[in-house]
Amino acid sequence: LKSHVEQVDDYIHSYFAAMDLPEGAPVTELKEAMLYSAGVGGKRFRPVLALIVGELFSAGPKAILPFATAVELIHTYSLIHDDLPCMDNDELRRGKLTNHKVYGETTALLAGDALLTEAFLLVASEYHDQDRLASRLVELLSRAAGIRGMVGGQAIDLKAKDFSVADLTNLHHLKTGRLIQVAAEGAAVIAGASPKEIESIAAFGGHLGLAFQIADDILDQNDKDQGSRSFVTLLGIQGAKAFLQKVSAEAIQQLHQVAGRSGPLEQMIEFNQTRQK
Ligand code: GRG
Repeated sequence: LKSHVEQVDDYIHSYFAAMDLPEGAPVTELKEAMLYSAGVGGKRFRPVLALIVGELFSAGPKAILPFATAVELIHTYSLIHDDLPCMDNDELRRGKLTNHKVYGETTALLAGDALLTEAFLLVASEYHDQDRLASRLVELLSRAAGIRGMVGGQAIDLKAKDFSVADLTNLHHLKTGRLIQVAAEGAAVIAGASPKEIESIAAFGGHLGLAFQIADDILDQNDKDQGSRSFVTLLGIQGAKAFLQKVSAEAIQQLHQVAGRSGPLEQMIEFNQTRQK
C-alpha cells in the first residue's frame, strides 16, 4: 500500500503547488493552513481504496487520483472541523497540533470550508470532458458527505444519547462509512464498471466503512468518554472483535460478486482488521 500512499501524497503536493490563487498574505496563510492538515500524516485509507478499486477495473492512477484526492480533502475538512472547540475541542491530530491550535479558530474553520469546496472544483475540472462523469461524481460525493451522509451522521452524534447497537451502526454508516463507501463506488464509476459491479463495490465499501469504525472503537477501547457511542461499550471487547470479523466477512462476500483479482481489496480489509492507528 505504501506506493499508493506516496502517489496520493505527491498528487496533493503538486496540486497545491500549482494552485492559481489571489495574491496576498491572508490567502497564502489560508492555503498553508489547508496544506498543514491535508499534506501529511493521514493513513490515506480512502484515496488508496479508490486507487485499488480503480485497478480492479483496469483504471490507472491518472484517472482515479483527482477523485481519490477530492475524497481525502473532504475527509480532512471534516477532521479540522471536528477538532474545533465547538465540536470535540482536540489538541492533537495526525501526530501534530490540530489546525486551530496552530492557525486559530477562524482560519481553521475557513481551511475546512476551502478544502470542501476545493474537492468539488477538482472533480468538476478534472472530469468535465467525460460525458456526465463529473456531475455523477459530484452527486455521489454530495450525497455521501452532506446531510444525507457524513454531516447528517455528525448531527446525530452530537445530539443523540443512549445508543443501541442498531442506532450506533446507523450513526457510523453515515458518519464514517459513507465517505469510505463513496471512495470505492466513485472509483468503480470512473473505471467504467457495470451497474451490477458498481452495486457490489458500493455494498463492499459500506461494509468496509462500518468495519473501519468498529476497528477504531477497538483501538480506542480505553477512551472512557465514548459511553454508548462505542461498540466496545455496547458489545464488550470480545463482542466488538467478533462484530469486526462478521462485518469484514460480509465485505469479502460482496467482493466475490465481482469478477477479477480482488486480492488487493481483501488486503485493505485485512489492513483495517490489524491496523494499530
Ligand atoms: C465536522 C462535518 C463534520 C464531520 C465530522 C468523520 C467525522 C465527522 C469526524 C471525525 C471524528 C472521528 C475521529 C471519527 C472516527 C472515525 C474516523 C473518521 C477517524 C479518522 O479517520 P482516519 O483514521 O484518519 O482515516 P487519518 O488521519 O488516518 O486520515
